[in-house]
Amino acid sequence: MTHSKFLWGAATASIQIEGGASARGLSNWDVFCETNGRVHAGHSALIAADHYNHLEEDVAMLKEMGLNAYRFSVSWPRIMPDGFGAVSEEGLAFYDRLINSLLDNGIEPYLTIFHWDLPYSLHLKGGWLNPDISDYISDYTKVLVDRYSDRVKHWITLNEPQCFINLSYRTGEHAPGYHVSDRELALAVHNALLSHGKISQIIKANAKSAPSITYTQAMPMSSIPLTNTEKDIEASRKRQFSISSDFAGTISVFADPIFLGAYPAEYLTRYESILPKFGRDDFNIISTPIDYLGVNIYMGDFVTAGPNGEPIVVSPKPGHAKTAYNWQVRPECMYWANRFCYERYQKPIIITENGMSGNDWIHLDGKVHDYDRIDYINRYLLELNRAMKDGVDIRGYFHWSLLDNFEWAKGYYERFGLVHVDFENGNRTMKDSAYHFGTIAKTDGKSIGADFTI
Ligand code: GBH
Repeated sequence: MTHSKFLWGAATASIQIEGGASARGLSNWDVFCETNGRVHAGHSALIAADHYNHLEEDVAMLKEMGLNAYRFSVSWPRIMPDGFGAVSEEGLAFYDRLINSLLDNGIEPYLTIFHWDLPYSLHLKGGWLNPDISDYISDYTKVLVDRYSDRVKHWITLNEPQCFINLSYRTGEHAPGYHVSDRELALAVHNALLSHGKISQIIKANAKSAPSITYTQAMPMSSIPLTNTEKDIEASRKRQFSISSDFAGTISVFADPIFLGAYPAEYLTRYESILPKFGRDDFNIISTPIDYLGVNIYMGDFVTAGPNGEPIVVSPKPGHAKTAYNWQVRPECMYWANRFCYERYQKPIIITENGMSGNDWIHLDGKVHDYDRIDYINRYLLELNRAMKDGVDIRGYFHWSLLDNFEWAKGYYERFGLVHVDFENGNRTMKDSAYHFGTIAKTDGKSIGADFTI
């Protein structure tokens, strides 16, 4: 299924916004939150933005902004409280309500199957280290497709395996907070890729009408040429897809098998001695044809060519612009990361996330004047539009995020929303940026001097 119009959306993920924890099973993140010192100030995701009890209000705000798409994820422990076996009708009914309400308001649902909240019972079985995970996630996906594919056409398989593998099993910043060996990490990478492939096949075989399938990845080592010279561009391209010692935090290890049918040669030779045994059909499954590359992009590094053309990262100038999270404001990454990915993978791209955390609060006049976010959106979208004009096939942009939410290990310390949430009482206040972004969406970018007509 293709789009006739550029997608203007906002994105969220289940455990970051839902709450409603008593109506779902335990997740790996619930237990991580209970672990001393892991999540900022011991925050939990039990209530979060209480979307469970504000669903209609949240959809009404999407509508008010004039957005035509909404990306959300399904909570696996809400559908299958034990991770496998019994299915919760209450859980299924919750997403029926959401999907129906979106469709009633003319908003296209983009459903992410896995955005990091793993059933705790499956964590106990080894989580992503267990090769059976690709069968567990297949069973779960089949339940979703059987129930929702009469209404949901657009499926996103996995969100950022770089994070739920690398940050979860190597650096330990994310649940379950492990530091495994490279051998186990490579196994987890392969299990995630097989999961993507198997669930893509499940969607294709069972969807009630022609589905679109997107794989969404993070953009680690996103590289921006310091100058417009061919050698800086080449050095940036090289770094963007290179394999660092931190191989699970790269683009190519995850995206090459899906879109090119094989691991990068550099990975196979460098890690030969520790790689898992691949099944005969693994790469056929992993490279099952899908429709879009989903790009989550926030920042990038300036890169120049060294004497032998090797990439050298140039540190930021004193006083460089940064968000509340201290992430650098680097709109040019929107141009270069997409251009490089399109060159290499030749797949239409959907920006499945981009946004910033701000020091946002409700001002005396009752409004949230988040001018930084407005400027950020303008700058990143202008760069995105520049990539489109240079021939990169971009189909849509989802802002991260609709709501202030549970920002993983940072708890509620960071505010990424277009909408301010008071976590004491669940009150919502649309920020100035929400109205601004809505105007951009309604005018296909003309309000900021761009043109996103496709
Ligand atoms: C996204 O993560 C998440 O999808 C979303 O849930 C989250 O709330 C949002 O962004 C804001 O943080 O690949 O191992 O080298 C994106 C943020 C991008 C931060 C990749 C870490 C490098 C880690 N991440 N980045 S790695």
